[in-house]
Amino acid sequence: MNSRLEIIQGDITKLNVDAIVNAANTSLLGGGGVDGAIHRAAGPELLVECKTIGGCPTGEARLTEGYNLPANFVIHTVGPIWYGGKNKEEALLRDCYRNSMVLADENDIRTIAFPNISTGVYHFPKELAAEIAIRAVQGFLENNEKFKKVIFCCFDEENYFIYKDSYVL
Ligand code: AR6
Repeated sequence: MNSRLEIIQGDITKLNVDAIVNAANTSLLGGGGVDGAIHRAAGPELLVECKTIGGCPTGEARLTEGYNLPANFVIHTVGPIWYGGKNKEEALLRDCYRNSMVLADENDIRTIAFPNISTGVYHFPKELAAEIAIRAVQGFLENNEKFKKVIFCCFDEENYFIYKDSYVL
């Protein structure tokens, strides 16, 4: 068990951490789900900054300020759309978690919260997504002493219980 990992159920926009991760799309220009909630809570300046970035490929991550959010930064990552598993979806989802952790580390972020990337309108199977997320973050933390806390912030109860079960890996 890694005491730096935490699983909670709640709204990621309320969390007082150095950075929250956004499950964005390749345009980085906002959308529904957690992306919409983050843009609403951060305020219009977030979109202004996102427009200067010029998009983000699937599996990669980009950093912005947090504006009106309690979090100082937002790390925008683009999860894969689930097409049945033959389009490198698993590797791309792993990349999202890993690249977000790398970018956070480069910016001296010590506390970070992730939503359940790709498990909403992108339809990635929830159990598989939870396993990939936990393994990727645990693997990163094994070689990193600097992070203090990584929170998996589950919105729906189903994901919360899946994470609680997967965590005994
Ligand atoms: N806090 C934490 N998690 C949330 C919140 C919240 N406030 N709201 C929703 N979730 P989704 P995706 C959970 O659909 O599947 C957007 O339009 C939700 O229950 O937000 O990666 C983007 O612009 C689910 O478990 O993201 C993209 O176009 C998880 O967040 C597309 O959706 C992810 O669901 C990305 O799809």
